[in-house]
Amino acid sequence: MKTLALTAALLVTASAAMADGGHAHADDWEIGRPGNPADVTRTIEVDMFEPESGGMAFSMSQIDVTTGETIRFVVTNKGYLDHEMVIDTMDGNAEHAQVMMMKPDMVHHDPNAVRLAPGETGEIVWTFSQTGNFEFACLIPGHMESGMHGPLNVN
Ligand SMILES: [Cu+2]
Repeated sequence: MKTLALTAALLVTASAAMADGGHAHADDWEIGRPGNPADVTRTIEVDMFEPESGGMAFSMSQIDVTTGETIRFVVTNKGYLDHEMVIDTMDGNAEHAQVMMMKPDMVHHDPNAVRLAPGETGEIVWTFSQTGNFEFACLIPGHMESGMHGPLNVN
């Protein structure tokens, strides 16, 4: 009896996850996949800037999302320098940052990143299909070290 109830609960959970498009696909990245704007469940606004106290920053120190959510990140560069927001695994960001040390002006059109000149606003739409501890960061050389990174937790 208990086993049956548990199975039923799992089935309900699985179909709920499928209904909102949150189930993992075979070709998903570790952090999920590019989201369909029609599936957006929540908008998160993020500013990037250079605080008067020094360094560089995102307007939030941490981002928490729930598995299955499709988030529209509306990112605005309120600073005086170019900035970008990249969401990935910590290893992925570290590798990417190394490549950018050699090619600081590298322009990428990765769906998990947006690079903005001062005053610009851009978007990342992303479906978080799998739980994990990830990271948002600006990978322009020197910027992560100046404070532009934080944990992105998918619970
Ligand atoms: Cu930056």
